[in-house]
Amino acid sequence: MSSKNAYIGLGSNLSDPKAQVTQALRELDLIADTKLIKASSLYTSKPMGPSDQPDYINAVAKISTQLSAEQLLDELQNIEHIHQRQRKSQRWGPRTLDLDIILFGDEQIDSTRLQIPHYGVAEREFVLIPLQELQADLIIPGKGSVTELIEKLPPYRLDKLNNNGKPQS
Ligand code: ROI
Repeated sequence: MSSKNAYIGLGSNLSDPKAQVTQALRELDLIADTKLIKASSLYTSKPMGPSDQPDYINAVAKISTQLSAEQLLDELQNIEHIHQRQRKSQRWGPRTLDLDIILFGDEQIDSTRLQIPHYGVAEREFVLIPLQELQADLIIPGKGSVTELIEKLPPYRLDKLNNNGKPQS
């Protein structure tokens, strides 16, 4: 069976976000026919969307998988469910765990369930900066290189966490 590399964005801002993301990284490695290759550092980031919600913990994981993008999405939604993600009515509101497929091999997918590359990747520093940490020369199909996209971002509102879990300063 052929394997593809995929990049998964992880985000949480409820119920011990650092533990949610750390645990989810382990769970990615437990998905059938899927291996965690590398995880970025954890980052704290200011919320994109309504500002009356806690800061987020974000990371990006590089995985290798034999699943299709749809099968992988099913598995990610299952993990979100285990983390008791509640889908609230508020758009861009707080969440216990969000797992997004950012890239899936070099595939471009536009279906009812999936948009790959992820539609928001070019504007999201909390995705681009961890992606750059994992692979500096990455190209996002249809959007450009991660480095170029980062140069176009407004000033960052995120910090890398140290091993002690505190923002670096
Ligand atoms: N904002 C930040 N900083 N990090 C996220 O993961 C995140 N996820 C979201 C919205 C609500 C858009 N804002 C976010 O889904």
